[in-house]
Amino acid sequence: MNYEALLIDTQDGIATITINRPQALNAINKSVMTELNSFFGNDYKSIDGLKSVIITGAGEKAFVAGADIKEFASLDAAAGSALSKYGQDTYMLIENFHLPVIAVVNGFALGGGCELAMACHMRIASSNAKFGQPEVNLGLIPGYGASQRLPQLIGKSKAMELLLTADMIKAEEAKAIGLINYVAEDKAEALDLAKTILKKIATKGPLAVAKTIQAVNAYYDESKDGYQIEHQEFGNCIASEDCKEGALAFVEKRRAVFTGK
Ligand code: DAK
Repeated sequence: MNYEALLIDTQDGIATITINRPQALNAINKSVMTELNSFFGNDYKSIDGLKSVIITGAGEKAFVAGADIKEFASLDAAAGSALSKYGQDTYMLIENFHLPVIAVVNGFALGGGCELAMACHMRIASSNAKFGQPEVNLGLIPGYGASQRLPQLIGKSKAMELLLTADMIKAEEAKAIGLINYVAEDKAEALDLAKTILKKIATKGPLAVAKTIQAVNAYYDESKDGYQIEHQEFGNCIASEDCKEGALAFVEKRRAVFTGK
């Protein structure tokens, strides 16, 4: 994997993806989006023993300060819509990834950056983080899913307010309204907390983890029947070797050794 805009470091089965454009507050340009798409679409397969992913931004000031404003100024309607669809598809690869993905939000998470954090399965912010959807300031609507995921996460009233006013909110308020899971003191502490959570999840049955993600996501997808997916995947899990091992380990009073089969 030769990436220009992302740094990827894997330790203990956790791949930490750092969006590395600190001179532009890690704004999402074409390279960032293409590389995220490559990683979650295919390249992750080349990492042996991958169990989970963290996404963060380089430096202490910004997670991602939005899409790169300098890149999207002169697009026509068809090109803009196509790029928006590509970004939506990329973020859906993250949302539907079979392994847990946590956003460590280390500063500004604006526009496409807030949308990226929302596409992850959980969000942990440093205390200096700020969240907002400032698209209307630019005469735009969100292009990477905020009109859908923000109401899902925080409810319609507050989502409307944030999307229409472009107001920025601090980490503590983001936690109070359910946009994020935890606030940590700083980036280092947020990364530590994310790794602690991901290491705990790594002790669980991998098939069960993947199917839980799939079933929860189905709740938010009108084209899917979440209850149907739940009972179908419950059946697949209960017939799995992992489930037999989990039950046996309980009886034998030992820790289960899961294989993901
Ligand atoms: N794009 C490009 N460069 C950015 C940037 C961005 N989003 N945000 C910051 N930078 C650059 C600044 O231009 C500056 O570069 P130099 O002037 O030094 O070369 C550098 O990062 C440092 O920024 P500041 O000097 O502004 O830093 P401050 O601490 O003073 O302010 C700030 C921090 C985050 C409040 C400020 O930088 C800011 O307001 N940034 C813009 C936030 C924003 O409006 N982001 C865009 C949100 S809308 C699309 C799909 C989706 C979208 C668009 C198109 N298509 C499919 C086409 C999504 C749009 C959005 O994300």
